[in-house]
Amino acid sequence: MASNFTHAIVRRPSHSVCDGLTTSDLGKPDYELALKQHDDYIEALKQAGVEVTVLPALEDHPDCVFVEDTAVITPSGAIMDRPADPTRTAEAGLMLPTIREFFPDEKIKQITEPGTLEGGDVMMVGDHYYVGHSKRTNDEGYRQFAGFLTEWGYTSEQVPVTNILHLKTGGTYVEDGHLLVSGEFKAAPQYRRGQFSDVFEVPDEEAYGADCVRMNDKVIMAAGYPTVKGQLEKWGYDIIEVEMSEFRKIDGSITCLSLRF
Ligand code: CIR
Repeated sequence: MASNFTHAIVRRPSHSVCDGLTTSDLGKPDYELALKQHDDYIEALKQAGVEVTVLPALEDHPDCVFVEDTAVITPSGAIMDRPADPTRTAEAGLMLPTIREFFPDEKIKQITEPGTLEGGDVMMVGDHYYVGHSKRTNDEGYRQFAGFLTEWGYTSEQVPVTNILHLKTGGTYVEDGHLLVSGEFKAAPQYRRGQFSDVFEVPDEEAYGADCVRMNDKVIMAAGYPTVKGQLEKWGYDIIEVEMSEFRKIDGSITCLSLRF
């Protein structure tokens, strides 16, 4: 799917972005700077060749900019998530009308209570899906999700997420057999079965850079991670860097800011 994306959906940061959930001590995001970084992100998506649907901010939802956690879009259809944090749960329902503009009802599935699942915990590798078992995605959410995938002919497995927010916070599949991993996932047996031609271990000081977006012939990555950038260049990718400082303050990585299909 990496080479034929046509669309992305994003949502503008709300003023309340300053109150987004966080585990970091990097301070509060600056709203104006977050808007500017979001503009640059949209521009990067366009440069990668997709049409971008830009949804308005939701002031009641400080984390609404992180649309990746509201749905998982597969080549066969969309699965609406059920974000775990009470301040975020409604975001999936608020995304549904937009998903309906692109997918017929029979291609839209729904994670329901007591299941929780957030898109940041889902990493697609061809027809196989790695799903984080995290504070945000529970066993029941995975059970429902895996069932939908099976219906569509895909396989999946869980990967424990212990020290960070989401599975993809700790690494992303760049496609072409290339996997970036950081922190606890360097030792994950799930990633070491020989299914990847090259697994690059991101040094701890650049862990945030392990999350990046492959889109068509571009890789969009956070600015300021030279080792990750060097590896992506070695793999032959054309890179677009986007400053992510304000989203990083509230645990947001670069994939979190869009739904892509
Ligand atoms: C949260 O804690 O839910 C937000 N502050 C960050 C969400 C990041 N989303 C992602 O990694 N997909």
